[in-house]
Amino acid sequence: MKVLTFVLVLVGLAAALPSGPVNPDITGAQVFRVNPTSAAHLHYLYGLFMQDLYDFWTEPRAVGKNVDIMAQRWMVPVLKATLSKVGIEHTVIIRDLAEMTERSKIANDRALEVAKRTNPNPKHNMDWTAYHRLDDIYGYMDYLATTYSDIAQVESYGKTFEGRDMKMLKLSKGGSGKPIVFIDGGIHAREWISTATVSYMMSQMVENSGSHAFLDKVDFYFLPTINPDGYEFSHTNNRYWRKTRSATGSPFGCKGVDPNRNWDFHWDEVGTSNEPCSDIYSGSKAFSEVEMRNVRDQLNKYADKIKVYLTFHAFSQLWMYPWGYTSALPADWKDLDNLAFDAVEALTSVYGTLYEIGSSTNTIYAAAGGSDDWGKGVAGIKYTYTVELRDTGNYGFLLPPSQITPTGKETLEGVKVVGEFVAKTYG
Ligand code: 0X9
Ligand code: ZN
Repeated sequence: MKVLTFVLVLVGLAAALPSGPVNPDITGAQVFRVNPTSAAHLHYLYGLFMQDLYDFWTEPRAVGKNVDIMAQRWMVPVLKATLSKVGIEHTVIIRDLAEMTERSKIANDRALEVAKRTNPNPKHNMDWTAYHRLDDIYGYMDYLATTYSDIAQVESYGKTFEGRDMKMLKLSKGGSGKPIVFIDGGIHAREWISTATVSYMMSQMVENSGSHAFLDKVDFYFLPTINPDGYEFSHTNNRYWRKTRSATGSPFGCKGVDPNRNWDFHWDEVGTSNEPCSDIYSGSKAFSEVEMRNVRDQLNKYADKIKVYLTFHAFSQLWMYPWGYTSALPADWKDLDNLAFDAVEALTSVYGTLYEIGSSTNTIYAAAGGSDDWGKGVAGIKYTYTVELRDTGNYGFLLPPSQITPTGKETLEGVKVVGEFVAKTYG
């Protein structure tokens, strides 16, 4: 059986090579929802998670919390047999992932087309009724910098592995030098709502800067996608791509590193893999990824001014703070918890969307090498948060474009509380 599994995995890996047609590796793939009803189940699922045979869309977190597992075609019967053997009940929530992905692509392409046709501003292509490609996002950032040149500035802070620009917008009213809220998105390529939400908040703050009083005392830096190669690849080749696109030297041709396992703070200690084909591959060394080095350099450059660092992910609706490498809490965790609570309260008040708050190890699982831990542990930024946006697994990564604006609106309310807090405390 072990040999058979090994052969199946090899066949799977070969078929998953990223050079084929769009979404080459999801034909016949299914997504299973399982519910661990005992500590033994949870333990078993965690073991399965660490084996890297499946793509866990949500990880084993606690007894009674659903776990969604994507199995590629050749692994579907293996997963079914495995779960049955240990008596873990499952339901298939996506019977044909390829078809579902195609449908969601058609819906987004249609939304993009409508957006283009009805665009009220010929100077850019951006809106929040569809998930846009990198060019539209960068075009919009440039437009903001030109149109609002007194308060907004765009900088290219480096190049990606594949040679794309990495762009950041600095919003600063009445001169720079104020305390900073540093916001990034898209570290994980497939988490499109993260990139869309960061660009939504950037848009609202720049274009309506007059209605945000805290901007007199606080600067905001926006980096809507810090993994541009991965983001583009998730649009063109594989909707479920998570990592960067760097060469790894893998004999199977597997590319990319999990950028949120690549930061040099307790690097590779827990919740990571040394297998380049894994979605949680930590890299050959800390900061092996040029994109993460570029972001690190920006965080370092402004470290004494950055009061809050927010990094947006999806999905699960969680507002988390360090640590991710240990279940121990930072000494000042209460301060981080209080601010998270206030932000989430404002977020929830918009549409009733519920979020959980806590340290990332205690809320989801231990995973070292994250940007949030590095921000606090090395750059010395007191308030660092990882926010997992909508939803809780209904649509997962395929969150419909119609939810971009509502997600943006509610998240903005949370971030406004953060801005007000920084203005009051450090302004
Ligand atoms: O595992 C991650 O990198 C994040 N979850 S996701 O499903 N978006 O991949 C959570 C990161 C939490 N922070 C740390 N572990 N440091
Ligand atoms: Zn993520």
